[in-house]
Amino acid sequence: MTQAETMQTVQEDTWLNASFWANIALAGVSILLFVYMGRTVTDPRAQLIYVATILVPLVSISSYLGLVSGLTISFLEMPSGHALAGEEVLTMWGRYLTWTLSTPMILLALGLLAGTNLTKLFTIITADIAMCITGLAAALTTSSYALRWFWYLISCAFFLVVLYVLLVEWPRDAELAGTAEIFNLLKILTVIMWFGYPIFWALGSEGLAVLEVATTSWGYSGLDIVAKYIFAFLLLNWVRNNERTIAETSTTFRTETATPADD
Ligand code: RET
Repeated sequence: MTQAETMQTVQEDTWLNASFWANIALAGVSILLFVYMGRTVTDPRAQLIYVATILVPLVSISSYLGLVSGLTISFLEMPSGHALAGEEVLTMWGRYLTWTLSTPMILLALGLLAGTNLTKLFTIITADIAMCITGLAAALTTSSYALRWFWYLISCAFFLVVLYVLLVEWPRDAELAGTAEIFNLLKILTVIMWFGYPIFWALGSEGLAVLEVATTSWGYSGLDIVAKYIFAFLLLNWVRNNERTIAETSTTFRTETATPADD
C-alpha cells in the first residue's frame, strides 16, 4: 500500500482519524500555553524543566502528524499463532518510535524536580529508551508470534527499571529536595498512566487482538492526554510558582560527593 492509500484508509475511519487529530490540537494548545507560562522563569534549572517538558508536546505533534499522514503507519501481515494470522493489520509503529524521544523528556523533567543525581538519571533514561525500542521491535516482528511476545517481555523488564527509580529512588531524593508533595502526585499519575500502555499493547491488534485498531488508538491517545498534557501542566504550574525551591535544592549537576570528616 502506498503512503497516500494508507492515509486514505485512516481518513475513512472517522474514529481512528479523530484519535490523531484530538492530540494534534491539544499538543498545539499546550505548546502555546507552556511557552506563555514559562516567559517569567529565570532560574536555569527551572528553565531546563520547562524546555524538557515543552519538548513533550512538540514531539507529540510531530508524532501524530506522522500517523495521520500515513508516514509512520504500516499494514503488516501477522504471523501464525496471532488471532489475525495472515491478515494485514494496521500497525501504528510511529508511536513507539517517537516515545523514544518524548518519554525521556518526561523523565528528565521529573528527575530534575526530584533533585536526582546523574547516575540515576542516566539509568532511568537509558532503560526507558530501551523499553520503547524493544516495544517497537515487538510491534514490527512478523516472522514469529512467540518472538513478538519475547520482545514484549524484554521491554517489560526495562519498564521495571524505570518503575524502580520512579517509585524507590526518586521519592527519597524529592524528600531531601523539598519537592516531595508535587513529585509524589506526578509520580502516581505517571505510574498509573504508563501501566496503561503495555496493557493496550497486549489487548490491541499488536498482541491478543481483543480490541479494534481504532479503540486501541484511542486508548493510547487518551493516556497521552493525561500522561503528557495534564502532567506537563501540573508540573510547569508548580515550577513557575516555586522556582526558588528548584534553584536552591537541585543536586543533579553537583559532582562532589560527601566525604567523611577526617578527624
Ligand atoms: C510497550 C510494549 C512493550 C511493553 C511495554 C511498553 C510500555 C510503554 C510505555 C509507554 C509510555 C509512553 C508515553 C508516551 C508519551 O509520550 C512499548 C507499549 C512496557 C510505558 C508516556
